[in-house]
Amino acid sequence: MKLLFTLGLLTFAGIPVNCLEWWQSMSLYQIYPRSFKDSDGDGVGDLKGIEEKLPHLVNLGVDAFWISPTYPSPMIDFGYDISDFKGVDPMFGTMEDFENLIKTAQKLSLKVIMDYVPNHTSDQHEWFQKSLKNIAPYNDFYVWHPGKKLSNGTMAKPNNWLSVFGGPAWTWRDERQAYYLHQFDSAQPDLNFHNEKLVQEMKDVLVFWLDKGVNGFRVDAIPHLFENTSYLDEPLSGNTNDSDNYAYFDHIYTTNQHENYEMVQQWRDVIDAYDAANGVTSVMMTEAYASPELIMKYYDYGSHFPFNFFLIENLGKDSNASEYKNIIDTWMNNMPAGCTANWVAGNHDRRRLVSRFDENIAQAISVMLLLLPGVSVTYNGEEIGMEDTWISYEETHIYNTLYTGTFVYDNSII
Ligand SMILES: *[C@@H]1O[C@H](CO)[C@@H](O)[C@H](O)[C@H]1NC(C)=O
Ligand SMILES: *[C@@H]1O[C@H](CO)[C@@H](O)[C@H](O)[C@H]1NC(C)=O
Ligand SMILES: *[C@@H]1O[C@H](CO)[C@@H](O)[C@H](O)[C@H]1NC(C)=O
Ligand SMILES: *[C@@H]1O[C@H](CO)[C@@H](O)[C@H](O)[C@H]1NC(C)=O
Ligand SMILES: CC(=O)N[C@H]1CO[C@H](CO)[C@@H](O)[C@@H]1O
Ligand SMILES: [Ca+2]
Ligand SMILES: [Ca+2]
Repeated sequence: MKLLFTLGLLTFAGIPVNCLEWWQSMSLYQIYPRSFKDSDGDGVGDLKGIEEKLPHLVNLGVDAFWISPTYPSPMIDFGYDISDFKGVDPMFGTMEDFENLIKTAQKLSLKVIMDYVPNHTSDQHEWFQKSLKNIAPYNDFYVWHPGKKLSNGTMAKPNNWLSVFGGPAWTWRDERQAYYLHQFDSAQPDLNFHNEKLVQEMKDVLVFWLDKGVNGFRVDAIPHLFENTSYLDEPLSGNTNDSDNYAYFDHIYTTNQHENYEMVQQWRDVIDAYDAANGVTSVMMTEAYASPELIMKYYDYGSHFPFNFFLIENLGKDSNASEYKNIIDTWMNNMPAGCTANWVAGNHDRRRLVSRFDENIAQAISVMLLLLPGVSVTYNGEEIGMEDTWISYEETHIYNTLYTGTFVYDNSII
């Protein structure tokens, strides 16, 4: 099955497209580097492979591509556990390969967007290793807590907070005689955004990549950035009886804190200052699974646009036309006036469109994304109608004990 990707928007809300900034009507393509194109036959996709396939993106009419993390990483969470924000993992190539990719993209008029993962680092990051040894200023770069003294004298976890991946969000380290917080895997310690030095380091990361020539960022997992430092227990949600399941509690102290929005605004200020000084236009897109009201707030706090996951979350195999319309209207009617909409139907966290929907519906959805106003986001492989494949645990190279086998949605053999 081959989808036609030649449709272009001529006008948007009555404004000719050539009066919009480049990102406002872009067709954005997400590349999952590990499985996109392997250039050297070692079985893992890489930066040179992406560079080789850029003409494919040009043929599709893509304007910009977003690359999932290629930073050095122990790959506990598919590269979302980063051990150096300013590097390239040897699995994907070298910094020179990255620079060549940017150069080739620029020649082809393609914009490059980096994944920015600010909530946590890998536990192998130098900062965490120094934090473990209590070396200033890194000792305060993470969220450490001595724990709670029980009435019988034993020390326990500070509170009932759970990890998104299940189980406690706190892990004890003898070195510090304290617990550290991890909203995702225990190998992904949360950074402490109440520390000004850390905040500055994370802003420097943005400038580092802008200097390399990237055109913007897609910011990961923003709802989890700040935690309330009263460290109170979270209330029961009533949604499940499984006390290890993240859904067991209502995450009033660990998600969607107001400070998250202020930090996004600060990053936008960094980007705007860079743009003004260098005569470029960069974009910042934010990832948040939250209520429409909380998501729209990101438009007011510096995000060029928050990703629209309404289609991912609400479309079903049997959805009828009025349900499609309702989902689209929910975004358009809640979006602040003058802002840019965007449409996402798949990503690396979801099964492929063809596997979730009937093949014809999958095609229709892909085309619909391109016709809706604003930005369309296509996950690599959806444009050629790729399907999921079952692979066993033995065949995977997943070091995370949570997995017992998995559907692969990123096996793009382009
Ligand atoms: C103290 O109380 C906690 C919670 O009830 C229990 O898990 C722990 O085993 C107790 N410790 C001792 C030394 O009795
Ligand atoms: C943290 O939670 C406490 C208790 O609910 C609340 O009073 C306080 O305002 C919260 N702090 C912030 C910064 O939101
Ligand atoms: C939780 O358990 C109670 C008692 O067995 C049951 O009534 C309730 O439906 C369960 N809730 C969920 C969400 O499964
Ligand atoms: C579409 O589906 C919704 C939800 O199942 C239903 O309430 C509605 O009546 C359907 N509309 C049409 C036109 O079939
Ligand atoms: C869609 C997406 O990028 N999801 C990522 C959100 O952040 C967590 C933690 O970094 C990752 O595990 C997800 O893959
Ligand atoms: Ca390779
Ligand atoms: Ca956090």
